[in-house]
Amino acid sequence: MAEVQTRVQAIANMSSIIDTIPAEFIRSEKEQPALTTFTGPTPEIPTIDLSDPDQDNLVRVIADASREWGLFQIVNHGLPVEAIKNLQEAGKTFFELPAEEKELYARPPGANHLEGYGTKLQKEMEGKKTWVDYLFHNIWPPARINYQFWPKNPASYREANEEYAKHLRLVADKLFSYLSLGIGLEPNVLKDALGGEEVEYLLKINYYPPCPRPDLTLGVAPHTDMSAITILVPNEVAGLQVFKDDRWFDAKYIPNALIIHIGDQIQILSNGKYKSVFHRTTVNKDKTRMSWPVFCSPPPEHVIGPLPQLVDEENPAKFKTKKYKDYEYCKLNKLPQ
Ligand SMILES: O=C(O)CCC(=O)C(=O)O
Repeated sequence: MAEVQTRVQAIANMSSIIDTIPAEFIRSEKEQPALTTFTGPTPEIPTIDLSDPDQDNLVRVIADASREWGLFQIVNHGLPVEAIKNLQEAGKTFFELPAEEKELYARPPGANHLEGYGTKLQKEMEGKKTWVDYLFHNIWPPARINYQFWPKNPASYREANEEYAKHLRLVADKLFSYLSLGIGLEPNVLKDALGGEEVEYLLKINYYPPCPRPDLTLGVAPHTDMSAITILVPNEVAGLQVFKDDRWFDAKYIPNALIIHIGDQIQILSNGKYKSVFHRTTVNKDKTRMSWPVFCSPPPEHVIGPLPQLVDEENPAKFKTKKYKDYEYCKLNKLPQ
């Protein structure tokens, strides 16, 4: 079992008493949010109404946002507010349990998967730590679900997650088809290229406790997602930042909106027409931030490369073709692709 005091939640409790944070959480000046967040007039990160009856317009705005930002928020997406609330309530209740109870779900040391509580996902270049605890578990397809990593407390956890997953898949399917149409392909092409009904949905819950020095540290270090797309719902505490035109911009909180990240696999399939978004998170002095990203990814053995339809003499392949599990291995271990 992992040591309880290594969890950021425990470190945050101590830090609030002494009003400072351990040195390993202090980022270099090149990364400190207080020094690197753009404070001028912020360009609006696109917010897209998924119920727009003008499908051509919808395809165009989604494609533009995915080319220019690699990130957008969607409203009127069809995922019931109740399902979002129940997911959030269940996750929050879990993270507020005593440490020993959460540790029952700890990711086994040396596991060859990401699932479990408190996982540190990436090796950090500068050996810095990030101000966040996690819980990861698959939510779809059924054959990939390990209920051992789904909290039994609260009792509503399983039903809330199953209900959320059911609705979320419909949203993901819509997005895959609009993204396909947006680069001149038939609506089914991207989803089929990602493994069709085998596409995997991995939920992560991020728990960012209050931090006495939010100016110096980060919740999640800058990265792109290795997924195809990520569909994220945050709590009401803002903190997501997007890198564009050499600047870090704050994403605003829109109640009940879903935040869509274009991930590496869509960038690869589209041969760079869509951009995988570089992003990070900041933390808050007084409030706990939480977020629920779902990473929608191909199955491990599935081969992903630029779609042949998008490659010719004038547009040579910009990315290698490889199994998703090999891509994931290189990404997690910071090896060249
Ligand atoms: O919390 C967020 O808004 C983003 C989280 C994220 O980027 C991640 O968990 O990979």
